[in-house]
Amino acid sequence: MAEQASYLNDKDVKDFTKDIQQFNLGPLWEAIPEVMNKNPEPHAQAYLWSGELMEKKLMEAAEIFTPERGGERRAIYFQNPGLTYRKPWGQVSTTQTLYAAVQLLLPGEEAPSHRHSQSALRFITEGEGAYTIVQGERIFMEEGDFLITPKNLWHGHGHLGEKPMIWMDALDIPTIYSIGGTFFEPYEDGLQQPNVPDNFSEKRYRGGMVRPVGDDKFDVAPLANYKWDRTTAAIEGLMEFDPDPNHGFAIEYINPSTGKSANPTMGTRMQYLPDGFHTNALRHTHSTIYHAFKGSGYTVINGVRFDWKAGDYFVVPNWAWYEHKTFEDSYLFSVNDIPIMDRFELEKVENYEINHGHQKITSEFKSVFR
Ligand code: GTQ
Ligand code: FE2
Repeated sequence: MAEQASYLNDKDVKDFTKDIQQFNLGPLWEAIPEVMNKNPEPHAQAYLWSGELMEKKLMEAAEIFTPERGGERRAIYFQNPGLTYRKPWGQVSTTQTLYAAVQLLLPGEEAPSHRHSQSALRFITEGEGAYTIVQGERIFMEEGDFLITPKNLWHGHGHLGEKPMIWMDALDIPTIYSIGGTFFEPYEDGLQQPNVPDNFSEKRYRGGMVRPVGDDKFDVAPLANYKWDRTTAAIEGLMEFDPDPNHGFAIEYINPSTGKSANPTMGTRMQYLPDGFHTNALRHTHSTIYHAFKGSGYTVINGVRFDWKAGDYFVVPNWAWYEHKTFEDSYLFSVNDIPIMDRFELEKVENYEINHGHQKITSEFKSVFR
């Protein structure tokens, strides 16, 4: 924040500043150091939630939020501790633009269909046999799959398998909320029934780099499920060559019909970092939510070391220096707001030039949950 000018403490200035507020007018001389920073100063903080915490709280939630009680889907979101102005739950924000949660569906349960103006995505962390039904297409989900639910399409979930099913949700809820663009509508009779074959889009787009003839005019992403085996096959191709020094072996999930991000407002990546890999630090305008899908390591964010292992979730806020180091072969799934920053032409990236691209570790993150 900029230095406050000394005249701001003069009595006549203070009196005037106070005077105008009764007319719902604001003093720019007070506000400018707060709202027009030299560089992004996000209110979102770097933070980490462990897989054990999420598993424990979801299982407790399963006891409390039973199907007999009806009600909302069983999702617990990551509330960034820097974004709590709205009481009592906070901004429903994991970063300033993005929301992420973990959702649990038990065998036999259903989450009723609805549609909304927020775009959604899911990354499957545990289980099999559950499906999401998007606009009449049942899409069966397996570990490592990445799915999209484009905005304004009917969607609900069902579970035909034997074991609990857990996945990560991410939506652009805070962005849509802050621009006043929220629409939501429940489906009139519970869970929508299928009207096309199961896994229809995944089968039609099995080619990966090709699309079915006739699919050249798509408003929404035509592929609903990006299967884990295809993701790893893509990464294996990259592994024959040198890794990216900032990202390791990393791919972006794209809309195969347009080449743009799979969701119009959220970017998504999977990155493979072999045992001992240490990325060079960088910072950028966009923010990122990570899920450690496999492996273990740590991420240094503005000098603070965040140790992670498979199952954990963590946030890298806007403009924070960050680098990853692994202890095992690791896969990190991540969601970012690059498409939003790009829309405003605000995306900037800087490399950490000193000390061979590595920050000095000044402290370690300590979880409140042990
Ligand atoms: O599963 O459709 O975590 O609508 C938040 C809002 C999940 C969903 C969330 C949603 C959903
Ligand atoms: Fe939804």
